[in-house]
Amino acid sequence: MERLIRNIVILTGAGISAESGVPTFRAADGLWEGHRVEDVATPEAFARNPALVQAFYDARRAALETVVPNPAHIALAQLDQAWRGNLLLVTQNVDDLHERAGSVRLVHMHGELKSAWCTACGACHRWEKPLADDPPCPCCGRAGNLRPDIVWFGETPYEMGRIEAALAEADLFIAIGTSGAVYPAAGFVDRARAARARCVELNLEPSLGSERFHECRFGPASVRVPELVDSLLA
Ligand code: BV8
Repeated sequence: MERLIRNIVILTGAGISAESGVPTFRAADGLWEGHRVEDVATPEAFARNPALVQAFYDARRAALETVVPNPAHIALAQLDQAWRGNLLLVTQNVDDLHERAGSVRLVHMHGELKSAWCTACGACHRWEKPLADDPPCPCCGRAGNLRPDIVWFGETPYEMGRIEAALAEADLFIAIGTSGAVYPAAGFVDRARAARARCVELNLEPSLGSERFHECRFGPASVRVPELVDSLLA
């Protein structure tokens, strides 16, 4: 007997933005100007070479102006608007394509390119410009303390309490476009299974976590996501 679906948790990764032209992390190259992401996206790398890390994020922030949401982002926004039950979209992505598509019940667990964090006063600011030139913090006025508001390796993801509470109540857990390489996100499927949720993976190809899902649908997100949303809203 199909379990009634009321509460949905969705996890997205770089694969959902690939067809918008945002490079994924572990594609063939998976490198940025010869650097592995794991080597640039860390507090140690930032302390060692702030100019390199700021340039890495300034380039990715600027590139957001050249990309637009694809049918997968748009379908998830339609689901957010139409779904009467609980729904939480947790993204590992730091791009702004989900919100530009219209998703509202959204958590950026790894931060956002369009946010800057002042390590002097703690304030976070919507940010569209470069940070490499050490601009002053709009709040405390001090310069040289603004860093990308990004969760680096070794740092604690945002809103874990809210995410874990949603997973504990989930009837349906959907992972989209993620390789299952990074924790704690890669462990969400285990939490969903413990809550007896149905777990579905939509990915271009098998991921590191595919065996832990009840169902896997392979193919491009721009095709698989609208398909699934249509069936949920039918
Ligand atoms: C933490 C921001 C404690 C930066 C990111 C040893 C074992 C286990 C864990 C660890 C370990 N050693 C260290 C750890 C912890 C570490 C970790 O997991 N390391 C890995 C490398 C082993 N994790 C952390 O440090 C995290 N913090 O653990 O704190 C804690 C824990 C719990 C509670 C409190 C505290 C912080 C990790 C966050 C790092 N920051 N992003 C930035 O963006 O620059 S991670 C970054 O990489 C992304 O955010 C994302 O999470 C990850 C990339 O993964 P994906 O999104 O999946 O992308 P990927 O390219 O890998 O895959 C794309 C997929 O899409 C592919 O499968 C592909 O087939 C598919 N695809 C491609 N095209 C399409 C498609 N699918 C559909 N359609 C298409 N068209």
